[in-house]
Amino acid sequence: MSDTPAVGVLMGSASDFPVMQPAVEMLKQFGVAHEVEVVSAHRSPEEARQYALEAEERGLKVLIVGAGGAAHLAGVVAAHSLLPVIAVPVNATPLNGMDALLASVQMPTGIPVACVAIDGSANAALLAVTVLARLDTSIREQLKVYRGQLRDKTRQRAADLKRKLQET
Ligand code: RP5
Repeated sequence: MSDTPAVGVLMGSASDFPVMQPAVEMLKQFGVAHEVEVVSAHRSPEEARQYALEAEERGLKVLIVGAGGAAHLAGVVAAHSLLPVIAVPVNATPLNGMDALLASVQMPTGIPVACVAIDGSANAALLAVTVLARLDTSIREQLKVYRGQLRDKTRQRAADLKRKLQET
């Protein structure tokens, strides 16, 4: 694993970390160098802007951005960077993440962010890994192995279920 972070995992508050942790774990599983930062579109807007402006120059390739409520962080970061941005809407309010989901997906034409499911940070990491697989054949191979494991597990579970049904 190169020391230069390839993926930035951002979140609007330290309170988002439990939701973003699966992304961090997935990146570790793939041996992808990454960094974790907390910056807020609303509470620390200068830091958010600065992070986005410098991210590409620092060698980052993809940004994963989690935020809850009026989740503007992914959009703000996308507005200040040419890197692909993957939003993770965080379930952080009585609206159960629907607020963050809509804020994340309803970007104006011209400044897109990709968006995974509410609290779906593991998939955000996998999407980031998929982007990196275009640039790195060893990551591509790992992704193939990962998909193969998913397939095998699914087949195994199907076989287990059929066996169980035959027994009853
Ligand atoms: C959002 O507000 C953050 O991303 C977080 O999901 C939510 C609540 O933040 P805290 O009040 O817990 O810091 O900006």
